[in-house]
Amino acid sequence: MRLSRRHPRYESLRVRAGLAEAARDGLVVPEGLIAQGRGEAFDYLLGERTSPSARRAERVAAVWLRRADRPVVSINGNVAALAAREVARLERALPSLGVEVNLFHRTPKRAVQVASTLRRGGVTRVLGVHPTARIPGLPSDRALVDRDGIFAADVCLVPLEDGDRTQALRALGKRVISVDLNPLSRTSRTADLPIVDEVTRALGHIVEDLHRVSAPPARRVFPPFDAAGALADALATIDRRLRKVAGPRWPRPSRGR
Ligand code: PTJ
Repeated sequence: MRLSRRHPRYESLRVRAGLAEAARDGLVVPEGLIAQGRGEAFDYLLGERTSPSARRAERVAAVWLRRADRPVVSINGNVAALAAREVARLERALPSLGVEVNLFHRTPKRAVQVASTLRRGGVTRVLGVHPTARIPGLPSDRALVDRDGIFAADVCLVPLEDGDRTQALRALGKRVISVDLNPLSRTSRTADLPIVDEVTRALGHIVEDLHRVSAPPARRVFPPFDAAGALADALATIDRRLRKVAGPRWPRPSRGR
């Protein structure tokens, strides 16, 4: 199907067509298309742009990644299909970054496909194709990790993650930075630093910020982050948008009784 650039939703249709193609190739699982649909719905509610609060979170994320001893980004099929080039830019901006394939619906073939997509996007070193360790207490294949990657990481950047693994990573003492458009997801609610933004926008901003925080004054000294405040901000953004679209018919909050 040919997409007209003049279509008002051209960008969204282009991304969808790319993901549908990736699903036909097996890089993205059918469940990944459902995940994208959920993400799109939240992005719509958030106004399809980065909120000031998410932008602040991205700045702090860049500082955490820069100050980490062993930062790692975890990549699934959706992230590879949507953002392989952004991941490569992230690796260039932060050469200590480990890039690791981590799949919920894992098959050896998909792990290789994700790694090849990342390499085609410009990533130079990909971990996790042949896992060498296991995260304890996690029943899914997301527990399969690289001993020198996620297993040893102190800061993990986890775009489009599930809540179980976020919890398991935190239980191992790692700092978890999530990227998830859904501020109500268990991932967003359990991460140390939830970024409520679209993955390509978020990674692009973090790359920009990494160039600004090039010389860490102290490794492993991480500025605090108000995760609950960031999630409340995201919900407030949605509330404001609904109010604006619905106009005066939107119910006003009741003021104390
Ligand atoms: O490739 P695999 O086998 O590892 O499977 C990947 C999926 C995405 C299918 C798997 O991780 C999954 O089922 O994810 P969930 O539990 O559906 O969670 C995905 C979350 O990412 C949801 O909360 C979505 O709102 C959010 N999301 C979807 N697309 C985007 C997004 N967040 C940011 N940017 C997006 N483009």
